[in-house]
Amino acid sequence: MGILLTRIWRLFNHQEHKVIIVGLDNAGKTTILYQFSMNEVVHTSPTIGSNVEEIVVNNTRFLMWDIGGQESLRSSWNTYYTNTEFVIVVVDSTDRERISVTKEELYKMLAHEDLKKAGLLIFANKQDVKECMTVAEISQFLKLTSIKDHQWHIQACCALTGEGLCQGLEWMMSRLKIR
Ligand code: G3D
Ligand code: MG
Repeated sequence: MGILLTRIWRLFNHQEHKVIIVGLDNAGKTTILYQFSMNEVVHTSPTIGSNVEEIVVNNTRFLMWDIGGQESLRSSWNTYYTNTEFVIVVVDSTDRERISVTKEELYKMLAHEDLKKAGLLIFANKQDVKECMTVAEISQFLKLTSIKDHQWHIQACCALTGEGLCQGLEWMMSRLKIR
């Protein structure tokens, strides 16, 4: 019995948690993915299709999919939804013009059957830019407090320096523990 329990524990402990990183083009998704995987800034070009990396934090494995955000690619986001445990939405905090598009895409995603149980982490990225929207402003624009059927968290960050990214990961880890 003890051996069986140990095996089951190992199985669960080593399972991978699927994460998708979405958001409009130019929000900083690819920069965030590579900060997570290599801890450094890489030179990005617009993502066509997707990038995927395995990120291991304290023995917890996340398989992170960074999905292209251009308008033409957004309709295929749903092909990545199956078995997703966390959705990371990256917001370009300097892009006031398109925050309503982000909101529209966000609620479309949350209504999708395959994401019913997924946790939602919103990164308010590019906080290094003067006059960018604050976390409070973005929360208000996206009406986050109205989201009752998903666990969610919004985190200010700067993908270029990595500031705020660990706090986002920590939130995801804390959600895994209380399941
Ligand atoms: P995407 O994958 O969401 O389309 P990218 O976005 O990761 O390709 O980033 C788009 C541009 O935003 C890149 O600039 C990148 O360096 C920049 N960027 C990402 N995060 C930040 C941030 O926190 N602060 C600032 N100031 N810029 C950021 P380029 O010039 O290479 O297009
Ligand atoms: Mg990209």
